[in-house]
Amino acid sequence: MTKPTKRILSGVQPTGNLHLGNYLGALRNWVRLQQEYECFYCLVDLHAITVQQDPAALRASTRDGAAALLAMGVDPKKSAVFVQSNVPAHAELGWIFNCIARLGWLDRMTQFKEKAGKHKERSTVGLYVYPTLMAADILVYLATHVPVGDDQRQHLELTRDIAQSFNSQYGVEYFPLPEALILGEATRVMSLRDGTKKMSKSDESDYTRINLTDTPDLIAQKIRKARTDPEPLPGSPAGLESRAEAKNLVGIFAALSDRTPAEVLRDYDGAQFSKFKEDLAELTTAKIGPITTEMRRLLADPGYVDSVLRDGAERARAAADPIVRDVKEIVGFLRA
Ligand code: AQP
Repeated sequence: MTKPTKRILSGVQPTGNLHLGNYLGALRNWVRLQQEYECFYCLVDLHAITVQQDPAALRASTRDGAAALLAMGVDPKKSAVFVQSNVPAHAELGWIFNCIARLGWLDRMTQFKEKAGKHKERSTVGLYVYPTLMAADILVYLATHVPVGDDQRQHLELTRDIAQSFNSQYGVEYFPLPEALILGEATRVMSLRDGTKKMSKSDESDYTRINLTDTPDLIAQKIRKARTDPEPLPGSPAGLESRAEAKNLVGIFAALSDRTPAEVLRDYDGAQFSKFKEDLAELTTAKIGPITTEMRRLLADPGYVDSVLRDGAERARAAADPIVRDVKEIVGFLRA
């Protein structure tokens, strides 16, 4: 088998509405990268159940997530779009990687610490080994590049450690060391109510995030209520240091308008937040509105979305199955 040199894998959890953080940090880049790479994009439902999910809501969110990707411009003719659990190779390789990764490596993962909170002993084992499954998601395609938000940087480093450790334990040069692609001006979008927390689907308050399905009125209301400070906007990014909430809004503005924060601040030097927020709401609606409309149109025909996912899973299985077969051979499993 010739190994791919420009292959992408990335995933998103179908755990609720996708938000502006998912879009600017990762999904928008998925669309752009299709021109240059062979892409595999999945709805990671195996990851979703590391915390409790309502089965009907999970199924619905998975289809919604797929529709959102298509609405944004992921092209199912170019890229494989599929549901993770429909490709058993992910879980198979995930188990093998559980036997490569060390407890000490997983103990260092900050996402587990944040998600488990104070009650680590009540967390599922799945949440703890989330990063080994993520390594399998990537390496089961021998993916070379992984577009993600900044919060996933550590998991990507662990993926490289697992790949390297597997190669050295078995004396092979089988797995590539995949590179994270952390791109754009908003690689870590923060909560609208607290500039120290990342925008997240699972935050209890809906006012912390902008969902891709929010109406223009709701977007305007959330941005108006977004936390800021009493100072006017500065003329350059240096003036945003120690102003986490202001920095976040300027970053979002820059990313949505495909400019740098410095360029945005040149236009708003000395402006009050009321004016800036009004313009940001308009810009956000202009960028997200068409995605929402297209998503609704696609969801009116769930049969089409499901057929895309079926085809995507078939292509993903065709790529992943021979790789898992190779790995089993390397590990020494008897194929009876
Ligand atoms: N706030 C963010 N800023 C930039 N990128 C982000 N991503 C997530 N939040 C931000 C990126 O979106 C991709 C998909 O993320 P995910 O759904 O797989 O998981 P997550 O990182 O755990 O996202 P959430 O919203 O916080 O989900 P919940 O609340 O369900 O855990 C990833 O590339 C991620 O980096």
